[in-house]
Amino acid sequence: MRLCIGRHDALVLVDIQNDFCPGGALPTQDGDAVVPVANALLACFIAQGALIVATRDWHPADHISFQQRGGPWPAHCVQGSVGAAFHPELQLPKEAFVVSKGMLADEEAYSGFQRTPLHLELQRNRIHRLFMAGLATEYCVRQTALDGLAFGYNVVVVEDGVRGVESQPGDGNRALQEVMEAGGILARAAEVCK
Ligand code: VGL
Ligand code: ZN
Repeated sequence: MRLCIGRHDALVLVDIQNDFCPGGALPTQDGDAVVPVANALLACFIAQGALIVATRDWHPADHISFQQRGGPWPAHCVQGSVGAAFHPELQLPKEAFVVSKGMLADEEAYSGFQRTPLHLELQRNRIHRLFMAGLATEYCVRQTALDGLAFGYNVVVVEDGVRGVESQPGDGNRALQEVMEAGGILARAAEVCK
């Protein structure tokens, strides 16, 4: 497969935030391993003039997904907290388009498209294809990829650049299968950035 990155492509880095990394409130398995992969992708996508997008989970302190409100998750990614910050080693350029999601207290939002300007920004930039990496494979990466496909984008998930929560072992891989069944493709970072 030949993947030539250009200005109709976007790199979408999903939720590479402290709370989803080891030591955070809702860690993925080995989540900080995505950081060097994301940095390599950033370097090559920036060099090719692609759009850079970074989503972040950005919850109010009383978000419905939190256990204190009967939800499934410990409190995580509370707006302005250290846990909600991007991983300190992630080399996001200042031009990156940052998409905050999950900001309504009473609504769960795993997708970077849900109540955000992401689709509009991609359209404004004539983007046709999305390359995704980040956290967590079976929640926000999965839903952002499925929504991207539903909006008509080509979606490539960088499989070595994602990690899952893996509450049930295999959840991450099952989510990747689902994305492929919906029309997404998988690639390794080394194939994308040569
Ligand atoms: C996520 C669980 C809860 C994610 C966000 O970014 O994948 N997972 N909130
Ligand atoms: Zn969340």
